[in-house]
Order: sequence, then structure tokens, then C-alpha cells
Amino acid sequence: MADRPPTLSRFLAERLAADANSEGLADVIDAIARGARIVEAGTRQAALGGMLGYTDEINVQGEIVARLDTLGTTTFVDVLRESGRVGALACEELEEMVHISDDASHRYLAVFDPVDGSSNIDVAVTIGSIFGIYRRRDDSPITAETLLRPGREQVAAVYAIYGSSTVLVLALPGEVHGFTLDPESADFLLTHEGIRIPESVSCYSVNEGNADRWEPGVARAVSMLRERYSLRYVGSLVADFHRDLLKGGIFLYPGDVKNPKGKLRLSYEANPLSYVAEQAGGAGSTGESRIMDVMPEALHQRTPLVIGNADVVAEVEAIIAD
Ligand code: P6P
Repeated sequence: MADRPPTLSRFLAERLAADANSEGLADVIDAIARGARIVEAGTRQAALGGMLGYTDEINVQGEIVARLDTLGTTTFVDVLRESGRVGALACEELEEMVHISDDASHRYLAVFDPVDGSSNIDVAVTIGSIFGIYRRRDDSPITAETLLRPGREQVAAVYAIYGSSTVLVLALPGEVHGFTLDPESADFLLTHEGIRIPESVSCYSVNEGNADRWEPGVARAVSMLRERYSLRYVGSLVADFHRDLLKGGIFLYPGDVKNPKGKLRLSYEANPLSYVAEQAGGAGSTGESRIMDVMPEALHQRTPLVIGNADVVAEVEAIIAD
């Protein structure tokens, strides 16, 4: 039998053990993996366990809350709290940050979208969970402002994608790896070591239904993409991004005349995925400048997003700027 690939836990132990500055980071990532297993099971059995459909709540984003959103929120808040390493967290579904502990042992901050693509749950289309992880700058008491950090200060980013298989993608400085959930052992096994965005681009992703609201520069950039590439648009950012990461491509959710800041959230969608993209040789942009240089002013602020192959992102920026 071929050697069994390393589990996520063993990979983290080997990769992070020598780095004193990363003390406790493996515990945070292992906690996310534990939460992902629970959300994965909830997703697979949603129709069987009364987890389809929506609650009667509207979240801070003004969006109706799916039952699986609630499962994802409570699950990831619990596992991150239980990790004993996270001082505070912010979640797309929760208006306020969750303060856990100012103790120095709780060195990390987590920002996350627990279930990205909720509208796809009821039709069995791929969804995901997205996390950005920061190290606290010091041991001072954590406030809401503590979580307003530019994406370039992330120390790791993680996303889980619940699709035809469940894959956890981990980005550390200069490296991106994918771990596939083995349903029998419930281990995440290393299946995609050293992911780099391919030079070749196969497709572009944008909601063409918004075309009549785009600014002229965006319309010109999408016309360029439309002439060159095939269109693929799942409606789940994690699914579209994961395809671009593995196959090469570009995803856009631009601002438009109705929503100048676009739809996606800076802190727990654009920044974590831009961190993954950059560690894999790609880029994440607002359409004008590097996403991870944006200084957040509010936890739930939105941003236009252009992400994927660095060369094509740069071309889009140049057309928009022209
Ligand atoms: P639209 C899902 O609701 C989401 O936040 C992203 O996962 C996805 O890329 C986007 O919204 C889809 O938005 O407006 O095209 O349906």
C-alpha cells in the first residue's frame, strides 16, 4: 500500500515546530479543521437533518440567515474558543467581535466567514468556510479596533471547500497546501503540496448579470476577459477561487453604480483569499490596488475584488485605470 500522506496535524507539527514565533498557531489551524469536519457533516446531511432552508433572522449584512450559517457560526466560535489560543474573533454573521481572553497565551485573532455561498446549500452546490489569522501585536487588552488589521499582517489563511470532496487549503508565508478529508479516518490528508497558481488561465468568473451597472473601466476589462476565456461562475466565492488556484483563472466581484464597494467583505473574504493567492504566486486587488494594503475602518466593510493570476489581475487594473 502506498505510503499514507501526512495528516494536517502531523504536517503542522513538523512545519511549525521549529518556529518559536508560531507557537500555538497549529492549535488554531487544528481547531478550524475540527470545525470543518462538523460543518462538512452538517452540509452533507442538511436535507436529512432539517438543516436546509432559512431561519427567521437577518444578519448584520442584511442577509437572511440559513440554518447552516447558524451551525457554522456556533461551531467555529466554539472550536476557536476551545483552542485556548485565540484572544478574539470576528465573524461575518455576528455584528460584534467575540472577546475571549487578553491572556498572552491567546496570541491569535481570527476573522472568518463560517459558510460562504449559503444560497447554494439548498441546491447541493459547493460552499465553503474562510479564515484569516493574525498574531496580536502586544498583550494589551483586545478591543474592536484590535481586529482592524490590514491583510498583509495575516500570519496564515485557511479555507475549507465542501464540494465533490472536502479540501482544507492552508496558506503560510510563501507556501500553500491542500488537505483532503478522508471520510473513513476523518483525517485531513496532504494531497496538494506546494500549490502555485498555473501561468495559463482557463477561465474568468464574474456575475455578467450585473454588467449594466459596471463602471466603463470594469466593462472594458470584462470585455477583454470575455474575448479570451470561458466563463465559469458558481456563485460561491470559495468554489470559483479554488478552481482558479488549481487551474489558473481570475475572479471579479467589482463595485458598480449601485454598490460602489461591491458585495464581498474585506476582512473575512477578500483578505484571507488574497493572502492565499499571493502565497501561491497570484494577486488580490480592489481593481485599483493591492487588497492586503487596505486599512480596514469597519469590521464588516465591503470591497471590490479582483483575484487570481497576477498578470491578468495587473491587466485588469491597467484597463480600469486607463
Ligand atoms: P451574486 C455568496 O453569497 C457570495 O458572498 C460569494 O460566495 C459569491 O461569490 C457571491 O456572493 C455571489 O454573489 O451577487 O453573484 O449572487
